Amino acid sequence: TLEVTNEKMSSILSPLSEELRRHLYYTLGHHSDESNPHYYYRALANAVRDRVTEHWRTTRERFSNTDERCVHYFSLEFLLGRSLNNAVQNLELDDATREALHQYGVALEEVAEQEPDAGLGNGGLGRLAACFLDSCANLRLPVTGYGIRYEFGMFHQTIENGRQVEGPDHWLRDGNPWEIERHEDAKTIRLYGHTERYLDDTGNMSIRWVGTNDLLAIPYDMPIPGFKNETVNTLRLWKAEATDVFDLEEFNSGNYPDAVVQKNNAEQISMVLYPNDASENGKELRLKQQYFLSSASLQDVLERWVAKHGNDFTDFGRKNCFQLNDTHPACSVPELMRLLLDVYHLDWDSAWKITTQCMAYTNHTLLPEALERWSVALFSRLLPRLLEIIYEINIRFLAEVKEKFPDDVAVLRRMSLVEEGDQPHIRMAYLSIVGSFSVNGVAHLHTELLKSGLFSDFYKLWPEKFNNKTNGVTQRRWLSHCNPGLRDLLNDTIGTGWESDLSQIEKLVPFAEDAEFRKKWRSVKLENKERLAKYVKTHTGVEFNTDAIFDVQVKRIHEYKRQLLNVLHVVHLYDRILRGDTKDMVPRCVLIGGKAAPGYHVAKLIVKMINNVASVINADPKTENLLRMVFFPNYRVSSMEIICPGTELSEQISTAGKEASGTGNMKFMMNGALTIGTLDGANIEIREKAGAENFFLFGLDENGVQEEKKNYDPNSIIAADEDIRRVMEMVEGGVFNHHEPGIFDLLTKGLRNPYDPWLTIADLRSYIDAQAEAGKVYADQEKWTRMSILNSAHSGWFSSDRTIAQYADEIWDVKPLEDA
Ligand code: DL6
Repeated sequence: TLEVTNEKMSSILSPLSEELRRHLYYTLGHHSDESNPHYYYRALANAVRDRVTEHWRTTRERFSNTDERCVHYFSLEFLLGRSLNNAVQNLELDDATREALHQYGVALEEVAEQEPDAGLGNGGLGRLAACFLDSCANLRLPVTGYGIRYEFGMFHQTIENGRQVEGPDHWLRDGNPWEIERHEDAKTIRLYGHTERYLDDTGNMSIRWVGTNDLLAIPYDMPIPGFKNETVNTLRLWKAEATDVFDLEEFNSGNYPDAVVQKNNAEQISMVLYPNDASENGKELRLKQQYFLSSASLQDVLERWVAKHGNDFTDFGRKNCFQLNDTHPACSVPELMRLLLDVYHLDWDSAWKITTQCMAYTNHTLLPEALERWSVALFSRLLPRLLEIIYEINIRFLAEVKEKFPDDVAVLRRMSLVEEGDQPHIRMAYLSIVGSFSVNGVAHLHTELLKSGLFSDFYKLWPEKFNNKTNGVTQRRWLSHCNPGLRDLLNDTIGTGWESDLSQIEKLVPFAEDAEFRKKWRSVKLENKERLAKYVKTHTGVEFNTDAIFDVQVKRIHEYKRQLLNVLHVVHLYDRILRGDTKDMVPRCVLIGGKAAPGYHVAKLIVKMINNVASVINADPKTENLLRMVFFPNYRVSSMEIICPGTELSEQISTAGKEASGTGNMKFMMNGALTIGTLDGANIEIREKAGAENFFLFGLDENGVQEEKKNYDPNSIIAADEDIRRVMEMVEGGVFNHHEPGIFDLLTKGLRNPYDPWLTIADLRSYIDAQAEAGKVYADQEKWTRMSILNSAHSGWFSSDRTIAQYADEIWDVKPLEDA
């Protein structure tokens, strides 16, 4: 038997220092003691991965032996970042690792820096999926992640002449020690072709999908280690490959390029992550990716089921749950139907009952431009059998609607899965709702807006399906790992339990009144600010003074997130400096970072404006010691690990009603930053938990936004407010684009447009005032520190462990898996 006990394991694996030496020598062929950090990283990653293997195997066995329900988390994005430090921390290998590296005179930090980020996601949605996997492993829940192994992750951003330039992110170039290829579990994926009716063996009329172009999905498994709990869950990522590498006929006739066309076409599917975070793009390749993930993952789960239960699917829906991370994997609804109908020959009613028993859908945005719709023409060419199934689902669904709302004719058109028009489209969000037993939003306000707005018809039909799961983040990466100074202070003060149960951080509350503790808190923050200042200097050349307030906005660049509002405030501060109005002004270092979707022209122009404003301000001697601003390039998970602990003021300034939740806001709060923010997304809950007095609130709320829009007149606001008028005059007068006249006209016209959906000018006055208030409080360091401690102390609710416990209880109905 392959049974390897822990005891035997420790006899197979030598101490980590020897394993490191062995991997350097045998795995990497490095025979001298003089190596570079890159090789140390690879050898160490292999050695640590070996240590994961045993618990990984036992966890897999627990999964396959259990009769309990299992969850499959389907997501087109998993923004994992780096794995080495996470594994070292969760496996308690910190001392052993440092000791092992000591023999070569290198530090763990330097070695860990060598690991490329696994940037398989755009932003919030993908990072949330990564935090969720961490929490599922921490809670020992039977949850497997399913995604795509993109060859190229999120693009690399550089700044040239203030503008964003995109470069490829070839994160797999040097191999990936954290994955194991499992060719034996490959699946066949079908595309194109047509359907035909035929008489099956039992004499029944059936449908089959024929004439398809097939390709293979090859799984690569990545371990997701739980925190000190002998659990290692799995993230299964699919790579696309051709079924036959060469077309032999073409090859033999000497036509080599054509012979490899099929291979290239197939491999394209998992080649690159689409870099749009908030808009669908209607590209055929994207739909292929979505179907590829859905089909491969569903086949995987079904085949395991059949291996254990034969063709008896009676319990399948009760024993499996598929959580769809947004509509990206929504093809899973018709694909599960197809597999059950055409491959396993269930009747429609049984197949539909199973499907709606095990699908659950999370919505992550209210932005209309992000709601996916696929043209019927494309669907019918690429996935003809799925389209037939969607039509059938729609017919049956509309019959149900008609029964419920017999007198409402318009409702049928509104709710139909097919949007009529010259070019009919499939509404993927509606398909997800109809096919799921649960529909959730990601923060209280967001869910309420889904119910009252976007999905109100569906809420009337099926109120019981709708629920809220406010997002969370893992404190193990976003506090314990990224902020070792604060981790140690917390451990010394309230014990270590908070690492696996963040509600314990509440114990910190009384220490806000302890002057000695506040001093220690400040000294940790100062160290983190020094580390951040060094990082900023290295990557931008700009000097951050650590006496200044560190004011940070890092997230995707988008109009609704209002980086422009931030810029206008900075311009206002600059104007005050130029006017000599600096009494009571606290020195401020402003950092903005984030990527703009390559095709999003306005967002890219905002990047340019941030850079131009920063250049002018930083070059003006009058700003010395008072104001600095940088655009931090190539913002990603590993940079947030340095930025977040050093931040004092967290900018969460979206137009109310637009940010579904936000998760950066939670990371900052945990690390003791104070938030300046609107009543949007999870900010509302952050403010409730932290206490209104520990939050800098400004701007219109969601109702106020709706009201303001009725008579919005930004030009009058500008004319009536001296500060704002001056700010606009500077921006429009070319102070920041002397040599490039007119380049920001699009932005300034947008600000002045009465139909500006982001209402930036409407909120500017109250933003300036709230910023002034933040500056005033910062001048009183004892007060600021108290507020900072209370923010951390009340951040327990924003652990993804809490979020996942709610998914497990209220949606999935799963419990931690006990040892076999
Ligand atoms: O739920 C995770 C994350 C939220 O925190 C953000 O507020 C939300 O914008 C983001 N949504 C997406 C999906 N598309 N869009 N837009 O990334 O999800």
